[in-house]
Amino acid sequence: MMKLFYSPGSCALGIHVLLEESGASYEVAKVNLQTREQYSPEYMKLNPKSKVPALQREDGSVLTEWPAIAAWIALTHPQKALLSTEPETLARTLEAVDYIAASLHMQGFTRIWRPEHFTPDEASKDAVRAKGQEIVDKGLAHFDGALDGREYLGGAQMSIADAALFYLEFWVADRLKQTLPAHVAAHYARMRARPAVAKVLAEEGLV
Ligand SMILES: N[C@@H](CCC(=O)N[C@@H](CS)C(=O)NCC(=O)O)C(=O)O
Repeated sequence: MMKLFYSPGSCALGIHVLLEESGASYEVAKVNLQTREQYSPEYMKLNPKSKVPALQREDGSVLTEWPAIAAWIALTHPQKALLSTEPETLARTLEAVDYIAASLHMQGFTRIWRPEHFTPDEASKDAVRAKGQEIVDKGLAHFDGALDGREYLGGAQMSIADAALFYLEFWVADRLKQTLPAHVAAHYARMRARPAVAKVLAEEGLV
């Protein structure tokens, strides 16, 4: 059976949602980031990058990197239409995923949570955090506009981009305790109301 290596409430939450939405048979294995289990020899044998998510497939091979794992789950469960192969829809979906994973997560949230990765200087940490918040706010404003009059980023059908936005929404609303812009908040509520999402939140101990 496939196994998702995750940490509760991390970006792996989005992959957990996609696995549940896909209807795949899978199990989960918790990686404790607080005790730095991602750097243990056992985990590094599985994923030398020391990150979650990592998805071990039926054949034992391990897939890493959020966008790649999400695309693979979607394309191996085509009946769920989580990633359209129509060129314009595909490009727009990947455009949103990349913005979330590479810019808002890596550039924005990493500055907020790990300012020491950007400066060795204690006095500059607040400025680094503020820059991270600015990047996140700009992204939220972008997605607020994109979701005006839309249920999901691509319209009526949920895609991998919505699962990416979902983990980000969780971080803003539940971790930073900040107010999401109106259309993003409605999207977050819509996602949380999906049975698969509710099940995953419960499984990760987040409700
Ligand atoms: N580029 C990776 C980033 C994954 C990532 O940053 N995961 C975080 C959790 S949200 C992590 O494992 N952090 C542990 C660490 O950096 O030590 C991806 O797209 O999957």
